[in-house]
Amino acid sequence: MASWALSRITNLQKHFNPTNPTSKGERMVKISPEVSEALSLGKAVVALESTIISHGMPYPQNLETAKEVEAIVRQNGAIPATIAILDGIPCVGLSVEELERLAILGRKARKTARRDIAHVVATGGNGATTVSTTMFFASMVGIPIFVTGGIGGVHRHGESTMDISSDLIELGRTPVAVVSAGVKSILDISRTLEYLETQGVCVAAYQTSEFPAFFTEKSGCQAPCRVDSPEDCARLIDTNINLQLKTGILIAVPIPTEHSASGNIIESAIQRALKEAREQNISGSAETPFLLARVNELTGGTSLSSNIALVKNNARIGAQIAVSLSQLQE
Ligand code: PSU
Ligand code: MN
Repeated sequence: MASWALSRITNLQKHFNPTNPTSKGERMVKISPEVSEALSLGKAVVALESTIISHGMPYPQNLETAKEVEAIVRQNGAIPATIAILDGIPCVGLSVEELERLAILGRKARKTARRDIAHVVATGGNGATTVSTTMFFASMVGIPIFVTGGIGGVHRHGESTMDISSDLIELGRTPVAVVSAGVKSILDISRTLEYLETQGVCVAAYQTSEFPAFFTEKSGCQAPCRVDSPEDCARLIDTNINLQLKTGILIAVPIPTEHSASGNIIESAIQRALKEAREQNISGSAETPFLLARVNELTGGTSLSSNIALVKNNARIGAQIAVSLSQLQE
C-alpha cells in the first residue's frame, strides 16, 4: 500500500485496532462484536449518543426511537454504535437488551458529560453519554461520524452564568463530525456560533445557508459554510482528518419541512419553560432535561414528535455520509 494511503488510515483509526487494543484506556472499553468487525474492515460506522434516550425522551418513545434510529442507520448501509457506560464499563455498540435497560433506567442513569466520565467508570455506575462524552469514546475507537438530535450550547444569559455546554469544547478538541439539527432556541444560538468559531470548529449547514434551530429550519443566523450532499460532507471530514486539524465538525441538518410547521407553537412553549426554569432556580446540567420535558408537556407532545422526526432524518443523512467517507478512504 502506498505510504500516503497508509497514513490516511492511520489518521482515521488513530492507531486503534479493536482486536488488539494497546493502551490501558482502550482496554477499558467494550466494543460490540459487530462494531469491532466493522471497524477492523474499515466499514461505515455511525456513533449514537445515549442521553437522548435516558434524559431527552420519555419511555417508551425513547426505546422505540433508539431502535428505529439504529434500523435507519443500517438501511442506509452503516453499522450503528450506540455508546453508554453500563456498570462502569464504557460500551460502544449496545445489544437490544442493553438499549432496553438504558431506556428503562431513564433519568436514573447519570447524565454523563466529559467531566463525569472518570467518576461514573470508577464507581461502576450507569452513565448516559452526552455529545461531549460520546465524541470522546467515538474518537478513541476511531469512529469519525456521530449522529444526534441537538447539541448543547451557550445558554441564554451564559455571558453571566458561564453555562456553556462542554459539547462545544469537545468539538474544539476531538476530530469527530457531529450531525445534528442545529441548536435549540432554549439556547443563545448566535453566541453558540461565536463560541464554536473561537474553538476552531467548522460549522456547515446541510442544503441551506442558514444555521437551523432544531424545531425550526431557520435561526436568523447565517451558517459559516454550506454542504449540499453526503459526498460534500465526506470530503470535508476527510480533509479535516488529513490535515490533522484535530477539531470536530458540526453538520447542521434542518428539520424536515413537514415537521417545522409547529415551530412557532414550540417557540412560545420554550419561552414559557425558560421563565419557569428561572423561577424554580433550575440550572446547570438539570436545565436542558427540564426544558425539553416541559416544552413537550406544554406542546402536548408536538415537540416530541418533531424531535423524533428530525433525529431519524439525521440518522439517514449521517449514515449516507459515513458510507461516502468509507468509500473515499478505501
Ligand atoms: N439537546 C437536545 N436533546 C438532548 C440534549 C441536548 O435537544 O438530549 C442532550 C445531549 O446529550 C447534549 C446534552 O450533549 O443534552 C447537553 O447538556 P448540557 O446543556 O447540560 O451541556
Ligand atoms: Mn451546562
